[in-house]
Parts: sequence; C-alpha cells; structure tokens
Amino acid sequence: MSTHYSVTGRTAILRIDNPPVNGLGHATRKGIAQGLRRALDSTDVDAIVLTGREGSFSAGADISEFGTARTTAAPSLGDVIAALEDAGKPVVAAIDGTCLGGGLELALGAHYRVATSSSRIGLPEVHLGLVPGAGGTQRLPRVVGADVAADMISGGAPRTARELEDLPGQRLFDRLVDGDVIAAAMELAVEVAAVRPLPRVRDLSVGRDDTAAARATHERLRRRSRGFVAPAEALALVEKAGTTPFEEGLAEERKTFLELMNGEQSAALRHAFFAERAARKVPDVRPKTPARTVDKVAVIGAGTMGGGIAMTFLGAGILVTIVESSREALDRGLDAMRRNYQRQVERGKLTADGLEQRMALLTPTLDYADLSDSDLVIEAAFEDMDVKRSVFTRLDEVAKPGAILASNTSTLDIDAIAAVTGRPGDVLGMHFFSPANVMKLLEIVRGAKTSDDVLVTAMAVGQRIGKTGVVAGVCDGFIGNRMLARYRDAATALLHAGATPAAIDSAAEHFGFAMGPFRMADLAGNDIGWAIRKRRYAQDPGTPREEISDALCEMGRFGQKTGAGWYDYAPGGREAIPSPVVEELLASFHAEHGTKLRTFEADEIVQRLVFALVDEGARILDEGIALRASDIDVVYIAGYGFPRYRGGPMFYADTMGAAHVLSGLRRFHGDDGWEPSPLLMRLAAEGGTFN
Ligand code: T1G
Repeated sequence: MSTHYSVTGRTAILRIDNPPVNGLGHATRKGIAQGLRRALDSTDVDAIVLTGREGSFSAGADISEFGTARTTAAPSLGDVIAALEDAGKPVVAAIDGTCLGGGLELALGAHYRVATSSSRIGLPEVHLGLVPGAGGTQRLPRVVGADVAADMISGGAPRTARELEDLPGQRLFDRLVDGDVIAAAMELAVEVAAVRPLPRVRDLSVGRDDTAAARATHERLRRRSRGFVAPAEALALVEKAGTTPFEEGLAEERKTFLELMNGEQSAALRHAFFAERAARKVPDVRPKTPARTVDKVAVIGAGTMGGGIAMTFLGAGILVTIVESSREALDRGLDAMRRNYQRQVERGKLTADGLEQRMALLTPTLDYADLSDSDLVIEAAFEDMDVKRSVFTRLDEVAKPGAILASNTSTLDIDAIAAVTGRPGDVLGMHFFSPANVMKLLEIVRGAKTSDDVLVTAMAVGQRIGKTGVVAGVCDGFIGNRMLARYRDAATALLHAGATPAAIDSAAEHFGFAMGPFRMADLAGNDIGWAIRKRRYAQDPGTPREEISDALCEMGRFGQKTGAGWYDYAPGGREAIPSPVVEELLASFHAEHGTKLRTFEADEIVQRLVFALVDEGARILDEGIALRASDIDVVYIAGYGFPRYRGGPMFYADTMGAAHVLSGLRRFHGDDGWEPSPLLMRLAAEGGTFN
C-alpha cells in the first residue's frame, strides 16, 4: 500500500508511503487519487492534509518508470494535481524533507502548504535532461516570482523552505515550522475548513517577472554544457508563464517534457543517475557486510593531493592527522590549505567560522606515531613504488590493528604495496582526482587480498565525503587513467595524421567535453606525460616515440605553467592562443615524414577520440577491472569531463552500435597492428550493447 488514509477529527490525512523516496509511480498516483476521492465523498471530512514520510515528502516522479507505459498511465501526475487543485474541500500539503520535482508540483496543486524550514525544495528535472512535466514551470513562478523560479528550474538546484519563505511576496508557503509539520498542517486545515473559494496557485499572476538574472545564469550554464538543451527549454517555459494563459503554458510544458523525455539526452542522464547508484553495489560482497568505524583519518603527505584529500575529510567534519617528512613541507601544505579555504570564504562558499572549524579538526605532525589511533590512513606520497613501499612498511609498524591502509596511487600496483605489510586484507587503493577537494570521482582499487569489509568501508567513506565511488581492479591506470592513455594516443595519432591541436580541441569541446585533449594537457602540464614517456623509452627503447610531444617538451613548452605549450598564453593568462611555434613544429614533422596538414571532419575527430575510450573500456570489462560498463561511464563523466548528457563512453557506444564502433576503429587504425577486444567483437557480431 503506497498511500495511507486516516481521519483525525474532521480532517483526512493522506500519507504517501512509497520507500525509498516516495517516488510518484503509477500505484502511488492511483493511491493519492483514490484517497482524495474518499475524503471528498465523506460527510465526516471537512479538509485534507497530504503528506509523506518523515524526511521525504516526495522526490518526484518514479524515474525508473520513464520510457514505459506506466509513466503516462492514468491517473497521470498532472491529473492528480488537477484533482487536488479542483477539490471542493481544502487540501493542505505538509512538507518535511525532500520535496523535489513532481513532489513539489504535487504540493503546488494543494491550496495551502506548510513545511519544516529545513525541507529541500526544488525542480531538478534538468539534471535528467527534462523540464518539469506536471505544471512546475507554470505554477512555481506564480508563487516565488519568475526570477527565482527560472534560476531554480534551469539550474536545477534545490533551496531550503526557509530560503524560499524569506522571499518578499512569496506565496509558496503559508506556514513554516521547525517541529511537527503534520500538527501544524492539521491546525491550518481546521482554520480554513470553511474558506471558499479555495486559493489555487494557477489563479495567481506571475510576480517579479524579470528573468534577466536567470538568463545570465543560464548563459553561463550554456557555455559550460554546450549542446545540452533542457536548461534553455526550462527558461523559455518560465518566461511563458508570465506572458500566456495558464492552460496554454501547461500545454506547452507538456509538449516540451514529452519531447525531452523521449530524446537521447534524457535517456543518457537517466542512465548516469542510475549508474552512479549501481556503482555503490559490489555483486560478490555479501549484502549488509558491516563497514568499519572511521572517526579519525590520517593523510601521509601534505602536497597538492594530500592537502586536497585532507580538505575533503575536514569538509565532512572528520578529524584528520596530516603527516609530512619536514617542517617546511608541512608548513607549505598547511599554508596551501588555508589559502584554498580563504578563497572559498572570499567567494562566499565558506564562512570564516567554517574555515576555523575545519582547521581545528586538523592535526599536523612530522611523527608517524601520531597516526597510531587513526581508523583510516591514506598515503599521498610521491608516485614511486620504492617510496610507497617504505611508507607502507612504516604504516604497518605504527597503525593500530584494524586500521585501513589506503594508497592514493594513480597507477601503481596495489598488490605489490600490500605485500610489504603483514595485513594485505586491510590495504586497498583510494584514488582521488586533483583537485581532490573538488573532483567527485574516487576510484576504489580492490587488491587481490583486500577484505570485503575494507572495501565496503571505503565505499561508505567515499559517499560520506561526497565522492562518486567506483570499484576498480588492479592494473596500470585502473579504469580512468588507462582509458585516458588511449584517448591521448588517439589525439596524438590525429596530430601525426595532419590535424591541428585547435581543430581537435574544438571538435572535442563541441561534442561536450569540458576541455579538449591539448588544452587539458597544457592545464595539467606537458612535462608530466613527458617524464612518463622518458621512463618508458629508457625501460623499452622500442617504445614508439611521440615525436611532436617530445619536441614540444624539449622546448620547455610545458603548458600554462610555463606560459606556452600546445598554445601560447598571455602572461598569467589562461586563454589558449594558437601558436606559430607549434605550427612550425607540425610543419617540420610533416616535412620530415612526407605527410601534411589536413582537415578532419569534427565527427571523425570525435569518433577517433571516443571510440578509443570505448575500445579500452571493452578491454577493461573483458579483464574484470571494472564490474560493469556503467561503472566506466561513471568514471569518465565524474573524473574526465565526458559530457554527462551523452551518458558516458560505453552508453554513447550503445547509441552508435558496437558494429559501427568496430568498423570505425578498424578504419582509424589501418594496418598498425591493432586488434579489437573479444567483447567488442562479440557485441558487434550479436548486435549487443555494453550496458
Ligand atoms: N525515481 C526512482 N528512483 C529514485 C528516485 C526517483 N525519482 N530518486 C531516488 N531513487 C532511488 C535511487 O536510485 C536509489 O535506489 C534510492 O532511490 C535512494 O536514492 C513530473 C518528471 C531524493 C536527493 O530528480 O536526487 O519528478 O540504488 O541513493 O542519496 O516534473 O535520490 O537504492 O536501488 O539518491 O538519500 C525528479 C532524484 C524526478 C530526484 C535522495 N526528481 N533523486 O538522495 O538517496 S523527474 C529527482 C535524488 C520528475 C516531474 C518530473 C536523490 C534524493 P537504489 P539515493 P539519497
């Protein structure tokens, strides 16, 4: 039963009860409609309170129903909302916790609304590639003004009930409480039982219809997510609310919603939504395996990564001991952390008190013994196996029994690191991405001997610090960096084949990547890849040379850090300016090889880059390094700037078809000896999909 009906005094209480988030699936919609009908037909009932469970009014439509007949099966959400609005008795919505998407649209159909001040109120549909589909774009502007509604709907960010109630002239809430919201709603229901006509949001006119601010916000959004259509559609509908009759606006919203729901971008974003949640599940670990307690964390190394990792835990209110090998390195790290926090204070993202609270949780030290009571130790020392081995040898000596020992290594062998300790079951990788206090992705690298409860604990800790955790097996580069290497190879091959860095970057960025490969290399520093290549050339002289990249680095053109790389940069500037030096470098390369600059279609550039990701992703799946294709999608969206509204490389491959990907890869590789992975061959032959 997903909706409970009861009567107290002369007020009916309709309580939505559809765990885990009170999704408004077909059965729940029917339950609300039936309960409303019952209350309206009853001579013992004068008013109705509509509510959810504690902490969750409703998170909106049941996304898992989209694409099935249940989404629009009668009664649709719009029908239920209209029934509330046209009810002959007052309906009071009692809101606590999440009131999102269709949940807020449902509440907007009520005649009155009471909420707890901390309730999270929002229309996040754009994050699913949608616009609100049950009146939100037409009703919300009528109660909070078009400017705030436009910002909330095209940006998709929730606000607290307190923030919205503080808006001058708001008509969203009739009462705000910090206690029992149902009791407050019952009280109001009695007060308004005889009020006629009943107030309907649809009868209000839109106040403060200035959407200029939202349009500016949207412009920033548009630049950041090229090609992503939902925010602009949402903004247009909100503006329509102020200029057209309600029914017309509602019809326009419905049309837009259905178009988007049936489109590729929403399918991709719904895939990404569920993929992030699926990644939390590890099939071969017994469900409900208890996690170990983590109240104190130690971080080894206060450099860029160590400092960022420490900040991530401090931001979650967790005690951190940070260990360095010298006083100046420790002070340098602490200064960097404080400067980072100070910037957040200047940007209004952190209060001065918040800064001090975080720093108060931090214990800097040079003495490993100070981490002997830590529950989790994360090593973020120099990326060198000898250094890692020596650190883990020390950790094995000083860390308490049951402490989890994690390495932040981005490529090194977790099993080899675990082997220097007497507790390999307590060792695993926790690979953060720089800047660690910002980037969402956390690769949780499971060693051959990592125990299940250690893995479960790392997953739980990852969620607790707001990271998107994905389990990876042990290999060079785990999931993301291994695929990144192939992506960079494809970009280099394009360069050697005659494309320019600007053409490659432009195609990638129009596809939706946050940054093309060469602008990204200039940002990260070309010297990092150069050092890895030189190590590989020394280890294996037969390693194919990346002549252009090597020549660029031999000129000291390491990117933004040296004011020049694949592009030129004005002093202190970040704008990538095509460089005559690089043009000359390309010209001499082609002259030497008897090749020449040539134009590539943007589609081909994108396919060369993305299919390389897909090819390596298929191998990663074949080898069991990733548990599922959607995990690979999560990694590449959360950690590498793959456009979320394309669903990730493996989802994108599914939309293109495995056979198309295989024939493209064959064409791009020509006779360079490339062989497809068995999985890609199989899917291409069977017409199967990765996800
Ligand atoms: N539909 C179906 N399942 C959902 C769901 C939803 N709306 N929201 C969450 N789940 C599942 C989720 O997959 C997970 O499942 C479990 O619930 C717990 O979620 C007509 C069209 C509410 C803030 O976009 O933002 O209304 O993995 O791990 O961290 O205009 O869930 O356990 O099997 O995220 O506490 C608009 C989406 C829908 C809200 C809770 N609403 N959900 O976060 O739990 S479209 C949304 C969230 C719509 C109308 C339109 C979050 C949360 P499992 P969780 P959480």
